[in-house]
Amino acid sequence: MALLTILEYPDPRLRKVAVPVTAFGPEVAKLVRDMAETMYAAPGVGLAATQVDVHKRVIVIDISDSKDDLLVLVNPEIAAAEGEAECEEGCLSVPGYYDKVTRAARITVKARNEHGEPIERTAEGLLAVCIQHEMDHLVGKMFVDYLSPLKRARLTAKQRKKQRLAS
Ligand code: K1U
Ligand code: ZN
Repeated sequence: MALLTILEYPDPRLRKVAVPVTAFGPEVAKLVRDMAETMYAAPGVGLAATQVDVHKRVIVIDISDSKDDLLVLVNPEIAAAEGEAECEEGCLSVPGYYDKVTRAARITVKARNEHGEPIERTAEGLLAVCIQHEMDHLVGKMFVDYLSPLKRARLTAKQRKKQRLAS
């Protein structure tokens, strides 16, 4: 297994749109294993392939306390969404920043696992938030896009300064 590098906002590669996985095999299985290891090490509760500069529709999520309930979503699509709920979100690509975002309260997602087998899950609470957050990453959207222009501008400047000082 390997720890992957997580891109940090405002890296333009986070804006790329991921393509669907068309072949299930050892390459997808290794990507999923490496993404899971990277998510657990961060630590985080979700990770989209976009965040590790792989532009394929692959997500890993584990919201369990025991960290032994990995959900793999390949080629996820929202089949149903209802209600609205506000939740505090974080992002491994924006370390240390948390803010409230309003999303659908209850969703049904259809996807495949890493073996290509179909999955359907209905989720609410943190799992619903996390699935929507990760699916946004796959189309180049980030949770900071839901913030006011002023908050986003301040955050962008802070991140740019941090990255300048680190280079
Ligand atoms: O996509 C990501 O960057 C992962 C992100 C997922 C997420 C969390 C909360 C709300 C929406 C989406 C994170 O995992 S941020 C880190 C985090 O929330 C966390 C870290 C350690 C323990 C528990 C949570
Ligand atoms: Zn994120």
